[in-house]
Amino acid sequence: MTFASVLVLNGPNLNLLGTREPAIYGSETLDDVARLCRDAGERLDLAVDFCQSNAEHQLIDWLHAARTKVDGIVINPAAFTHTSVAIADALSAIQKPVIEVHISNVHRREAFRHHSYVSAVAEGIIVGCGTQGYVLALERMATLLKNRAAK
Ligand code: CA2
Repeated sequence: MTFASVLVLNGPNLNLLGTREPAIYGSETLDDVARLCRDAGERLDLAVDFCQSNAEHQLIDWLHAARTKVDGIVINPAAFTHTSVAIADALSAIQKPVIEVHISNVHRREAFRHHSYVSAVAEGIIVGCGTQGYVLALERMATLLKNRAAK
């Protein structure tokens, strides 16, 4: 029995996870990450919908649809983190808790990765914990949603 549903959204090029740059992103594929999230969802009684797109408009359309369908959003916006006011606006408009995830420690990398448009609309941010960051984000989301339900 699930008590809430969470959309796990992934931005551009994350479909290539596990195919190169293992020193930065590890060797797991996006399918492996989807499996980790579904397993975490079962353990936490969360229904998990896991999606990836390379297109900004697709990510925004999914966020708009999520408004009436999900209770929270875990998002790795990938490079759109550093460029997209549109994704930040969509996240803000849907008024659901957001946890931002980055596999790598963006603060140890190039300066252009240090700023995130999404962080200002996120309840929490998990950075540099590898793919485990997605599981940590779902754990945090379960806590937030349980606390909200209890109020
Ligand atoms: O660390 C993260 O999770 C990032 O969101 C990943 C993005 C990057 O632009 C952000 O600054 C930080 C890049 C996603 C592309 O991932 C690939 C992984 C392996 C091979 C090719 C791309």
